[in-house]
Amino acid sequence: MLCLGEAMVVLRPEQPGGLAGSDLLRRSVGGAEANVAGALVALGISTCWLSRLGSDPFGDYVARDLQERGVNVLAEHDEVHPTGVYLKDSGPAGSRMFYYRSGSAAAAMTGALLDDAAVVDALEHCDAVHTSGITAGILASDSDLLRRLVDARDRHGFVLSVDLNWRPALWRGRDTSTLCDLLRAADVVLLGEDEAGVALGASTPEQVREIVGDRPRIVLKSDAHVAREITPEGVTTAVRALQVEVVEPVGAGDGFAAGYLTGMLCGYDAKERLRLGHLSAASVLAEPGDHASRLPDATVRRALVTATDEDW
Ligand code: KDG
Repeated sequence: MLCLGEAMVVLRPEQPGGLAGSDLLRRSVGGAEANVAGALVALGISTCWLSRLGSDPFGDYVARDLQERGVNVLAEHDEVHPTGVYLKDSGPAGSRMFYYRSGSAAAAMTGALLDDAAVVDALEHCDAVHTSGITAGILASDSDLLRRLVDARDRHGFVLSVDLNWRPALWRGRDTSTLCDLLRAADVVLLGEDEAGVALGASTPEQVREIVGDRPRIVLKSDAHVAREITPEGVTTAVRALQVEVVEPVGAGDGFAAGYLTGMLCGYDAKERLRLGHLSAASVLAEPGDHASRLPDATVRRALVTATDEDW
């Protein structure tokens, strides 16, 4: 599997009083597709992460952190543009994010990224590629990266998975046609009802289908914590989330995507892959970082995804 998108250094307060009050900040690694890559590896899926990083200490840190978690890092290093950073003031009810990513190394990604021999090899041999609306949002409007990614999918036949990951700040004053084109080209589209309503003016399965067209399998997550998979043929499977005490919600959607995609790659049925999505999301919700530091082991995971409906 290959994940394409920006990773950033996340800084969050260590002491009470939030960002304004804390003298100490803890660093970690965030970025939607990097979160998915790390979780896929933790779930047993061999995964590459493709992006660009600054030739700076934060770029070294991001690459090392992902490598230590077992991700195969295929990142180009940029001598001019820096690694992106964001600050997070967080709590169980939600988080405020402050981004320092404009002009980052990842924002300068173009189709040339796909010409590197290791990337050509990865695209030829992988079963699936995951990216998100954040990647569409950070790229310059003339970047050919996503068009070339879709061409590569047409040539090699991997599954193209796209999470909407709506970030309003990235789209202010811009038209969203590159995002809509990407969603329509995808084989799997993951999105939340709320964000789909804001970004696409579509929140029911029928409305989302109108926007994304006939090709993708849709995975729509509701406010009521139910995830629905809707196939292009109209077969719907719904699974409710596990109840967990939420420490901090950022990154839970990435955890869900990694679980769902793992289930898909392992040949799980629709209910099982949605359950693995929820299980992996729950592990992120229970921690303050953007990705889970640990997941239930494979035996426990298998027992949970195959449990009876009453036991789930
Ligand atoms: O989905 C989690 C991401 O939101 C977070 O890790 C940072 O990529 C990020 C973003 O743009 O918010």
